Amino acid sequence: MSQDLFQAPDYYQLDELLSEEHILVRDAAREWVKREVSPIIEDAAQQAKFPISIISGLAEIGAFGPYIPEEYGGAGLDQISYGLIMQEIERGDSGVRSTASVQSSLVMYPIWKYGNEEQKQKYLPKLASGEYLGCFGLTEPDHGSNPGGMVTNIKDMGDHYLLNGAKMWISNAPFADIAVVWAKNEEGRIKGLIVERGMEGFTTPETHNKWSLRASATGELIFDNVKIPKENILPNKDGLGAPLGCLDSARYGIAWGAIGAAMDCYDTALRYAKERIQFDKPIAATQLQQKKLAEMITEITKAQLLTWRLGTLRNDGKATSAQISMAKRNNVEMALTIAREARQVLGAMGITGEYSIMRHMMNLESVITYEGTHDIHLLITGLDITGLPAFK
Ligand code: TGC
Ligand code: FAD
Repeated sequence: MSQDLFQAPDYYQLDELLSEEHILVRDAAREWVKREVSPIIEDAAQQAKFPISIISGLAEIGAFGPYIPEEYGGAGLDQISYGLIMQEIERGDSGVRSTASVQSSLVMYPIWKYGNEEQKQKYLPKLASGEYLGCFGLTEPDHGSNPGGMVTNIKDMGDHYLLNGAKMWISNAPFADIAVVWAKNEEGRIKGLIVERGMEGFTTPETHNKWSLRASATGELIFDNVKIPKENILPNKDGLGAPLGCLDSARYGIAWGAIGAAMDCYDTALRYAKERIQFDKPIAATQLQQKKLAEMITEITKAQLLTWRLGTLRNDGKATSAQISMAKRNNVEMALTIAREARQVLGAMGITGEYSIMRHMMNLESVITYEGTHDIHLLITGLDITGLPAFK
């Protein structure tokens, strides 16, 4: 990839809405991405290899559990700082942000919120430091948008549970040390449990041939009569609301992350358009390319404002799940549209790995699908404003 010359757009002086701490945290993440992610990410994506060497750096910038209290090894930051870290990481690559999202919101969050003190002490510090990597198993081969239909199950055997079933499309699965898995008990109630690598009957085959999120490892979780000690059950919440509560936190991070990917595409296209000469003038001097660039910065600015406000609502404990859905849906579509437009600004160069745009575009095809598809988030808004569910 050519040198990383990224300059973040701030068209509405949004930095004035941020605290000194927010800016420090964001700039540290921005510098780290420039130094450690940009030089290696294109190769990693081309070779479909997760760049495992960056795990310790992710931990150092506070990307693993940004809002988890310091007593458990987290960074103890607020929701805006968490969002800004996700924005900067996804500016580098959505797959790297995926790893951080899963670790923070889908593994650390449920242990912190639904686990007991022993579980928090045992797992959270190791997850925060990157010594352990986690994954989150909700989706099944026959239950994607409708996780409530899951068939993965646990049976009470007296001194332990027996876990059977399979999860699919699981980020980090091939190399995760632990998995937070959702399964139904004999009463059909959804429970969260911690499955550890090495437990007999537990395997994690990798999913190959992806054109998207190539720098993130995806796999299955297969449970064949896995003995789960009773102390590995998350005791403090069950039902579908438990995994969905984790998704609220991850979807919020994605809303910020998508802005990062969009900013990178816009910034790249703007620079290229000013330098690329056709018909004896920069293509940036043509009305058609200006329309693309002007619309991009407009959409980025709107998304920044929406997401900053959502962050303040989350800081006050007032953000609703439906508000988070709106931001995830809007921002990911915004980023994907910008990636497609920006790629065209670069002409043929836009399809090469010299520039990040095509990689962002392919990544965003996963981001618009996972954590609730574009359609599902629209239906969540529909339900919220009408009171009438249209899923079934
Ligand atoms: P429904 O009857 O509406 O709700 C069941 C219970 O859950 C509660 N609830 C929530 N709680 C917390 N947060 C939310 N966002 C919640 N939404 C609903 C609800 O109040 C109810 O509680 P209770 O106490 O009454 O039982 O459930 P439903 O079966 O009708 O489904 C609703 C629907 C479709 C919105 C939900 O199933 C959904 O969101 N589906 C999308 C599935 C999804 O997002 N999967 C993501 C898998 S993880 C992933 O993709 C990780 S990618 C990571 C990466 O690499 O970055
Ligand atoms: P389906 O649910 O089969 O949907 C197919 C299509 O039908 C979609 O367009 C959808 O919007 C539409 N649709 C579904 N229901 C309705 C309806 N009621 N009305 C109208 N349209 C509808 N899952 C995890 O648990 N953990 C992970 O770590 C994880 N990581 C992932 C990583 C990647 C790279 C990808 C691609 C996925 C990952 N997922 C993960 C799974 C992801 O959450 C699911 O793919 C997603 O929830 C959609 O499920 P599905 O693919 O089965 O699609």
